[in-house]
Amino acid sequence: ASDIDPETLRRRALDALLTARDRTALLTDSVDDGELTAQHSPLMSPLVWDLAHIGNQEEQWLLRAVGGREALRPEIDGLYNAFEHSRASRPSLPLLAPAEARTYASDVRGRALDLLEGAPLHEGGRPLERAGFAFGMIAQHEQQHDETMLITHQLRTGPVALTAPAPPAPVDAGAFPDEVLVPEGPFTMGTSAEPWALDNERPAHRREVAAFHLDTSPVTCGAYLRFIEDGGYGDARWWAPEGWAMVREHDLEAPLFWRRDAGQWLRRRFGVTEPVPDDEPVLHVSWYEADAYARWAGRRLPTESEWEKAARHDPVSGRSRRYPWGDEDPTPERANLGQRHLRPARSGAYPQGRSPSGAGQLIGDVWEWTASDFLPYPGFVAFPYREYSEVFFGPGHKVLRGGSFAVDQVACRGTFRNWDLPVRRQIFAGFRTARDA
Ligand code: AVJ
Ligand code: FE
Repeated sequence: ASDIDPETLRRRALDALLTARDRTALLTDSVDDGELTAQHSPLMSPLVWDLAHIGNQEEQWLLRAVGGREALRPEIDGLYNAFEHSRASRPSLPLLAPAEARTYASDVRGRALDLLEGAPLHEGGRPLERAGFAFGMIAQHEQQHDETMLITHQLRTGPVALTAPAPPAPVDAGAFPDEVLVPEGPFTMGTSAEPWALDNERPAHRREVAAFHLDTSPVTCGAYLRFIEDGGYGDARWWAPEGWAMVREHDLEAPLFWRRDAGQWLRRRFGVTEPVPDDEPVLHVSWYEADAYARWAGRRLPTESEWEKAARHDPVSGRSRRYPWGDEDPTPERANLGQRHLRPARSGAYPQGRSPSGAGQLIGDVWEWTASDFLPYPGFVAFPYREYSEVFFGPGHKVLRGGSFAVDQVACRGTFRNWDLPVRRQIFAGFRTARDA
């Protein structure tokens, strides 16, 4: 249920769709056609695939499912079905050329906006239209691919294509303790009220959580370097067996994009090589690396419920907030989101984004690996399609929380769940650690 009126939802949906398309345009207009169709990494699609896939999903869900329209280009559905072709094989498919892909996505968008103008978004309507859900879902889908395309930008080599101002500096990092205490007790996890929450965030339910301590900020590059310099990548004691096998197989010795040069650690970030910054959250580590660091530090990764309790539970009212700071939407003062900055902010930034527990930078900056497998909540119902979440449930995928600098606010909230394989390193992921109280 949503208590937001239909006209407000219509405006929000329009705004979210336009914001997403501006971002898509920036990511796809900042490189030439050769780079749009190239494979920058076998882990990623060519950028031009993401572009047409964004249009195709919008056609399927807004024009066909909501609008009941005939298919514009039914023959391309298979090409842009993520389950039919692996990312590595996509460059060899007969994909739409860049100009065609742009025209297709913009044709679909024009029709989708016409539909949005007249769509009945009220409570009693069809589930896809209720509260503008399908429009919000499609805006989130586009933004998720904009994050994916930003990962492709990070993996590409060649002249710099994207730049952005630095995020705000910390205000007084020394004023905050290293860890916060979250006392024992139940809290409400997930949501039944957030109108555009995806199926895996639903329904709201109570969870018991034992008392624990959580890092005030994500683990920094400087702290992670101590693990490296202590021989962490060479010591099987710290690693899960599969993680140790990964380290040995690929000779890993540092996060992705790092290299040592004359005794100094450097990293490549969107085409620029720079010294690794000491007090910025570490990025581009796999779940196995996060897990090993935590064990080395005598700690552990937080569970998903611990993370969400630390981020949302308000001990005064007993209810769960939409965000750490309250129910109000994110602003540039509260969180590093939306690709406004192309890096996480240093530890102690965003004092206005802190949670009641005292933890900072939970939303934005870096996705945070949790100890938890991606599983359905009690009462889960797949909606509107099984391939969004349900087919990924199980021990193979670990949950990430909180969003990164690359995530737009439409696809980020206290209940939002992301997941990936524990070996993944190219995603904008870091972590924080916890311990039992
Ligand atoms: C939720 C980020 C894991 O990118 O694979 C995009 C989102 N689903 N298109 C992904 C998604 C379908 C998904 N993640
Ligand atoms: Fe997709």
